[in-house]
Amino acid sequence: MTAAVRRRESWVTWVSETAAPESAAPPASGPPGNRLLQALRGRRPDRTPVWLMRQAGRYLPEYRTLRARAGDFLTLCKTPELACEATLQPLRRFPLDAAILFSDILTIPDAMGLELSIIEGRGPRLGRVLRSEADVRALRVPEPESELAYVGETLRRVREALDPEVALIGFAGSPWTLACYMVQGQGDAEFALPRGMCYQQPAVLHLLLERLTCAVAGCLAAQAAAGAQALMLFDTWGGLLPGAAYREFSLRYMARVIERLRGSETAAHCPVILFSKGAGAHLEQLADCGCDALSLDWSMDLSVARRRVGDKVALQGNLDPLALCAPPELLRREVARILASHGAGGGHIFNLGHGVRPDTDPDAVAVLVDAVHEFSAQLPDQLQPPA
Ligand code: 1CP
Repeated sequence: MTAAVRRRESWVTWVSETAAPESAAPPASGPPGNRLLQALRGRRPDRTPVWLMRQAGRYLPEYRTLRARAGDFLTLCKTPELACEATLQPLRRFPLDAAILFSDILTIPDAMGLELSIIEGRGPRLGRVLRSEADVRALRVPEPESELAYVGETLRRVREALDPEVALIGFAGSPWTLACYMVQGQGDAEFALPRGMCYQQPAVLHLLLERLTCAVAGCLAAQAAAGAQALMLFDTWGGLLPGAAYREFSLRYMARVIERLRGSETAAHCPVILFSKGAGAHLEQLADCGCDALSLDWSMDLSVARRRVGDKVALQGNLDPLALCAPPELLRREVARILASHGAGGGHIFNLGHGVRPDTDPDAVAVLVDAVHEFSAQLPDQLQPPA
């Protein structure tokens, strides 16, 4: 065992046993600023920034009330006043370092004419699906300023209401993940139809992914223009593809989206966070695809990920969302373990390995956020990430 690992492990024991908030952290030094943006630039702010995927949503009683008031999920997304309120709800409860736009990755296929509906208790359904070259050729790339104007309006409202120290994140699905829904028509554990297309109709799939690359880059650039300070690409279903197909159908198009953003007027300098679930095997290539940060699922230790990518990108993650159902002391210990696994180097954003589950107790989220603050403010500066 190396000295660094020994120091880290003793620190985990120490932080997890230092339970009482009264006995906690020495005062944080320096102006806090926007912690998320600092960490995205590879720095280590006074404490580790924290936000959670799906921090807005069904686990919050106030979200359920708002959704009932809206009548349905899409009306909620498309009414800026309500979407702004849904975005801000978790920030009113928890001292989080970022807000994420309340919307959905499927608003882009909806704007491309595929007629999205979200069925209570069953999830998203598309009224039209893509099966042939003619279907793909008939798709139009949406104009974000008109067909997705509600997204820009929501972002402007949220930015105005937010504390300047809280970052605002915009997002879209990756071309591959959007293609999965547009071919399958709904959520699925296997997505056999789009995966089969890789072998049966690769040219049609590439045509679709090219259109989606334009649509996604255009929508993200518009989100940056409307006030998003960081952009996240959700490649939730990338990990379903075998290695070579992953590079051909998923990674390549995410790199192209980022290249387009870098060439755009509004998002050239906007940091990009990439979440490719189940794609740990491709970490090095992901770190080289032009993104600023990788959001990791729970399957890999942050220390291993950090060793593999060096200091090329920031790392976000990666607590198992199910740890939120643990008793508070165990949850605190898991938080400490994640922080120690990354170590005291810069460029860590605390998050879950996937979204907050609808059956999560909001009090557990409060315990998590407090523990991140408490432990990361104590993280000894001399602690180095593992060699
Ligand atoms: O109220 C409801 O019943 C709707 C549930 C819901 C919510 C709260 C859906 C339907 N979407 C959302 C919001 C959402 N979706 C956000 C903003 C909220 C936040 O993060 O705080 C974001 C970023 C998303 C992104 C999203 N939608 C992804 C990528 C991230 C991930 O979770 O992997 C995916 C795959 C979707 C599709 C989708 N939309 C909704 C559901 C239930 C799903 C998953 C469907 C499936 O099973 O495949």
